[in-house]
Amino acid sequence: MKKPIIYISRQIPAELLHPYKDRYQFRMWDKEAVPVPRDVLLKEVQDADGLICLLSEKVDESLLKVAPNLRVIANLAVGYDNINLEATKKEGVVVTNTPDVLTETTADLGFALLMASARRIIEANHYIKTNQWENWAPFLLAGSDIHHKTIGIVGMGRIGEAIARRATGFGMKILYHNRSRKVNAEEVLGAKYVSIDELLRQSDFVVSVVPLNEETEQLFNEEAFQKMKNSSIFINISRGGVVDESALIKALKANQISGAGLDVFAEEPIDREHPLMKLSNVVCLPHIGSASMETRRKMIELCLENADGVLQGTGPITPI
Ligand code: 8YV
Repeated sequence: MKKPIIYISRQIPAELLHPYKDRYQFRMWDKEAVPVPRDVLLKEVQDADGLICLLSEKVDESLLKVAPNLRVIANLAVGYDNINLEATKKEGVVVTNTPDVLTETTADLGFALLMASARRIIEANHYIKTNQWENWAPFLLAGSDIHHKTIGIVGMGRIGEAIARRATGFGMKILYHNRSRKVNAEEVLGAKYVSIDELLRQSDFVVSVVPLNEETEQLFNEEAFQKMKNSSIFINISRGGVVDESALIKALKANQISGAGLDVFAEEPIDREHPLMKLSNVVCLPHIGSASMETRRKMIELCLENADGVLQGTGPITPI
């Protein structure tokens, strides 16, 4: 009998495929750092039963139309704003994501970004390595404190809660805004539920962990940045689409806010000439929230288990 075909839109370690190799025919895009071109993807899915893909692969009606055998799409991410869920539902294609396995790693990165931004770690590293360290001055590369400050978490999901847990270790006051109240965050972590306006006004660090959808698109706009303290730092580890980047640049240039730490951008990869790249009070990372060796392996394993569950009829582990 012909083995079902699973197309993987990036190169992944062969040993992770090993347990499944007798059951499936795997085909893979063979370049690690270059996304699969759309025309290649559309050709590859034509006879595929399963697809393992990334955020850069748009799954829409045009893809589903050319892939009549497709039964499962395993997204290598917890977010799934690259997938048209109405269309997949209509076609009866199961979609899965990778929650939980990346929660702690992404929260680590969020906190690292917050600390790097507040304590000017990237600037300081550049300063010393470019031989500028000739003296000591009281306010040389002085940043702002983190401990006992107020953190405002927008989006108190799993990752939001993991960030709040880290914040308790720093003695921070924790505010949050979310679609629904989170009992655990309030009772165990001492987080206080506030309106988005109050969060923006009171927080020293505003951390975006919201998924991108119609409600959150450009949530952080000119008005939002105007409400924030001049000393505040904006951290985004969710999606670039939740920010009006022109408004952010304007706010940073006008000292409306004091800095930003960004792991995500409206367009990825961001252009090197983008104005955000030129601002010394902005720390930019290439969307590495979940990028630890351990977690990325777990994410790939979960994608494979999900695809296998659907194709074997035992059911997916983490369907959307
Ligand atoms: C992804 C992410 O790993 O999980 C998400 O939603 O943004 C990252 O963890 C990365 O974007 C690759 O798809």
